[in-house]
Amino acid sequence: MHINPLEQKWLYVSFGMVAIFLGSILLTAVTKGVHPPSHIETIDSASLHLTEEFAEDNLGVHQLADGRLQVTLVAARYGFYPNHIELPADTPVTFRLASVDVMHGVHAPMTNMSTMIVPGYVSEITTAFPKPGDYPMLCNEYCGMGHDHMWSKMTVVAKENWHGAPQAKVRGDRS
Ligand SMILES: [Cu+2]
Repeated sequence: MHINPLEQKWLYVSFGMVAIFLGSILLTAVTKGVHPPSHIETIDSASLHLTEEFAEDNLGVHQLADGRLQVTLVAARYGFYPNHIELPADTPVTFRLASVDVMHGVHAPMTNMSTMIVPGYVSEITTAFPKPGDYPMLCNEYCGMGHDHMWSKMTVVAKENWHGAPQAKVRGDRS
């Protein structure tokens, strides 16, 4: 079979690219712990308000016994509850989110805080915000007519101005 030399060159290039992509996935998976989300924790969306963790009076920012911060948020058409949270800069924060209705997403621009919120599952992200300021938390999965207005505010304050958070009554399941 004859292959045009130019075509052959590009075949090598494309196979080379595939090898580089697969290699980098493998390399980062082994050396940097980059894995697809695997935190599978289910929850009944219809009775979120009856769970201890996602009950209305337990939402928001809490401090766990070991000092870490946990934010419990509920996504519902069309907002995140509570709709304003305050966090200290440069501090690891674990977000735990659940949807009461349809699929939502949450994304804070200019940060790496972004995840889908699939009904029936708890989404969990741990991150830290180096820069103080106001950040919107936007829904980035189309969820209906009011999707454009679905956002809430996150204020990141300098560590020394942080007023603290109440102790968590419920510690999220961290398997
Ligand atoms: Cu939405």
